[in-house]
Amino acid sequence: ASGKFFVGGNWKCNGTKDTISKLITDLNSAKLEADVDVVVAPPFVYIDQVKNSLADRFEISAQNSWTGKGGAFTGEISVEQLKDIGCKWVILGHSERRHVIGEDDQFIGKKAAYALSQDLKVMACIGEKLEEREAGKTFDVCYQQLKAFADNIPSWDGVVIAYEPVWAIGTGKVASPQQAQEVHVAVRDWLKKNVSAEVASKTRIIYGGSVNGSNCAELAKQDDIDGFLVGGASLKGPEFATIVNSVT
Ligand code: G2H
Repeated sequence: ASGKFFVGGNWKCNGTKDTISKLITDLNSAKLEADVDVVVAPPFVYIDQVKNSLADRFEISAQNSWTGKGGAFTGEISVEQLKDIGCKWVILGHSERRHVIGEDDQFIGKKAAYALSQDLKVMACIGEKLEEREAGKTFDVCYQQLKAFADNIPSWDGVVIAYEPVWAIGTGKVASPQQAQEVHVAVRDWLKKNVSAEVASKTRIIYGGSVNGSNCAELAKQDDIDGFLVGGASLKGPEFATIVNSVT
């Protein structure tokens, strides 16, 4: 394993002021292992509410950011604005942005570079679709997505890689611990060959895709799984706490 265990809660496009207030109460009262980085990513419009009432033990992430400095970009949110309201992280390259919204590798790489240049840390997501896995292209797809990050960013400090097989996202079909471990090892090898041995050993590689309170413990035991990016189960305080506490 590399570095401190890391658990991110990706709330996606869910919640209202009321449900988020309840989730904050549950998170604030949860007993969490101390030796884990815990980050939550609310929808933009609720970040301020979360920042003002969630304990400082949690860091806050955005779910997207713009490619450069703010200005005449209708509907976008800049890295500067995210930092201004207390965000420390942003999730980039998530499969929903790649495959539902249509963001490509270069656009994502550019966003990552700009976020890091302003000291906003990045959860860099990669992962293959079901047909790519079935065609034996899992590693190739992950390597291509990694390369787009590598080609754009000046350094891997402040980057956590999230491996999220698209077929496992929100489907209830979690990757087996062996399937996840195999890709995490391949990602680490790629970093070693294409970036450096130091980055390969230091960079945390977390798993995402239908992680829940029941399957997290087996996944967390794998040598190269350094934490989780959690969607659905991060909307339930006690279950999210169970996942945080699966650190081995
Ligand atoms: C994968 C994950 C969080 P879920 O997208 O990023 O979501 O746990 O709901 O599959």
